[in-house]
Amino acid sequence: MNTTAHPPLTSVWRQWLVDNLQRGCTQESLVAAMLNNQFSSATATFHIAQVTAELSNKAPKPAAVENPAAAEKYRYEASRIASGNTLNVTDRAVSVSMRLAQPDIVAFDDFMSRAECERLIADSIEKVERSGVVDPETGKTIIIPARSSEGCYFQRGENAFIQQLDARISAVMNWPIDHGEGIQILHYTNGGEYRPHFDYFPVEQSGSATHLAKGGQRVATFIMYLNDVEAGGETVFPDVGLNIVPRQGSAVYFSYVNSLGQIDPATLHGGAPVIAGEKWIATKWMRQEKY
Ligand code: PD2
Ligand code: ZN
Repeated sequence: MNTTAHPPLTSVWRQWLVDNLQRGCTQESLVAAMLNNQFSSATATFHIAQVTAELSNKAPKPAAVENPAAAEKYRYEASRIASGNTLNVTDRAVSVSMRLAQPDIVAFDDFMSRAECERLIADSIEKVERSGVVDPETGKTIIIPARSSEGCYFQRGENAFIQQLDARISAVMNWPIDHGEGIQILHYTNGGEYRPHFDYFPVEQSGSATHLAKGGQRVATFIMYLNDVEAGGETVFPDVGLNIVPRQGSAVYFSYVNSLGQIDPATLHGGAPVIAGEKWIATKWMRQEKY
């Protein structure tokens, strides 16, 4: 392909492509959004192919940077999740439905009530319409009038409802509330998927530095399922052959950084394609330090 035939991509659009490809958006949806923003079909397809190739060459692998233990095999420690089949946390009794030791994965039932799930979806529908992307040059959030954005964030403690959820999540994860990022909402429609990835920031990638500077590395993820999915949409852990089926109110936890600062590459995970229906999830990522 002749690269000179296409106008170069601005850094904002490049970052937008990186974010959306990593979220598993389809090529068709990205082209459609770019067509709405004065790209020609050929130019959009060209840039999507370029960025896709770049991303596949950068398979994230944990690296030893200023930490000799990082180069060693990951040492599993006791899960941060309390023992017991029912965890009485803040305002709710949460049931444990599955525990895996290596990698550290714990699944829960009844983490949220039906009403709470519905409220979070209802509150998100409005925000999703207003969601934007971070301008990598200015760091500001900018709105791109494309329909491809399917996610939004709730700032920590944004309102009393979010504050209550943040507190419950922090209690179950056994990690301080002020180490948590704001809850992220993702909405998948039919065919939507989130290709396998790691949630930690690959230390060898230059783009991770900005993320690591505030709060340090991510240490654990908590995914809450806000609706039942008719078919597909499981959270998959391909290296251990584990699939978590989304059920309204249930949740899954997994951790990938231990007290030595090592990172567990066995936590590769993804969102399988939604085959029928739609899928709404809320995700909380915890950091090593205050965030
Ligand atoms: O939607 C999911 O199941 C999923 C899969 C992988 C969510 C995330 N990662 C995430 O929010 O990090
Ligand atoms: Zn993830």
